Amino acid sequence: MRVDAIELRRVRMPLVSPFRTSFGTQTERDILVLRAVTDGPDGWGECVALTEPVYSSEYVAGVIDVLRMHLIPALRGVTDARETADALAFVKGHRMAKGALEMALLDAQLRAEDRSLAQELGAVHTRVPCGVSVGIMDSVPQLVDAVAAFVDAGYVRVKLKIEPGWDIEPVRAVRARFPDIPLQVDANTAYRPADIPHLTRLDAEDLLLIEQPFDEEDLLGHVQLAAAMRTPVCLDETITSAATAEQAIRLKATRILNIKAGRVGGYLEARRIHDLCLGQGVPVWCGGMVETGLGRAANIALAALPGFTLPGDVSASDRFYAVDLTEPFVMADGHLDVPTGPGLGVTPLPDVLDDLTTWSDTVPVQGIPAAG
Ligand code: OSB
Ligand code: MG
Repeated sequence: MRVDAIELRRVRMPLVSPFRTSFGTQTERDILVLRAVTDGPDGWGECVALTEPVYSSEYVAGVIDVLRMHLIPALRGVTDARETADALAFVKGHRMAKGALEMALLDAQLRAEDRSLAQELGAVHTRVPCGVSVGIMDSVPQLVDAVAAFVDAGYVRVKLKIEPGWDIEPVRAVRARFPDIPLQVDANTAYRPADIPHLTRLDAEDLLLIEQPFDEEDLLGHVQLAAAMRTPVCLDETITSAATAEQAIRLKATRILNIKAGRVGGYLEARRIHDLCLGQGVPVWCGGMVETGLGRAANIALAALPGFTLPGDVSASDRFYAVDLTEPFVMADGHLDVPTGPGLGVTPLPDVLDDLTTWSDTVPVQGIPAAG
């Protein structure tokens, strides 16, 4: 495979309802979509970075800059998508940007080989259970109603976003209404280790896990919480690679891992983390970043690997979007089917993509051969 250019598009995706977390309220998603133009089929990638650097240090405008200035030029000479990460390793960090590029190359290559991403990653299931991530609301009754609607729709696991001032009471109310639903919470780094005595009160609510209560660099804080709490601690933001995963597990900072391919530099590194965890008996689940159908397709393929033993933040398109970029993913019996077509198994609907694109640029890879 020869990669000739990468087309970048910013796509504006209105959300069906505001999504509030401890780092802000989103009413729309501003997503960078990549198209790899090759000597064979096109490949599609989606970058999980948010508009602002509030979940991690990456943000859409920064991703565009590092792609144009540093990462896309380094694709010269790359002929196999599996070499992408090595070719980009000279750049520190910027894992979401790297992951998006690898995704686009992998999609192009798998389409050329007529193989699905699920096959490439080693998926063992044909459908995956759907969990839903529920944002912070204005009131507890409003939250309970929102959860009830998701449970009625068939979601098999509920995750509640929490922050100081929105934790014990809303979680208790949801647990009281749904005594048997698999339930977990996500704090997106909103707490400090001084809150450990407060957080241990959540042990009464029979939660599957508590996700990333402290700062992403605070391994020690998570070790202390894990020792103080019965509820398993699960890291999200902290885990940026298989190496950090291995260290966090060994230090007992995390008993369960949230795997997001974009956060760790791509689906191939995500699989390495899965393999490591499977070998050590550490359960993993597939996180989400409010993806379009492109990222959703890839996440479903990843979530079909054998070590993903907990339902992920893998929801139907209509959880976030009235109009998805691809054919929508529709939940049946609380599950989504793993795409079987080549590559991602989905492509953007051309008219929808054009309608929602707010900016685009094409960056050549091969450049102009040097004179002489
Ligand atoms: O921490 O899991 C998170 C959305 C944006 C950024 C971070 C997170 C989330 C979610 C939504 O919780 C997950 C989804 O896509 O369903
Ligand atoms: Mg999270």
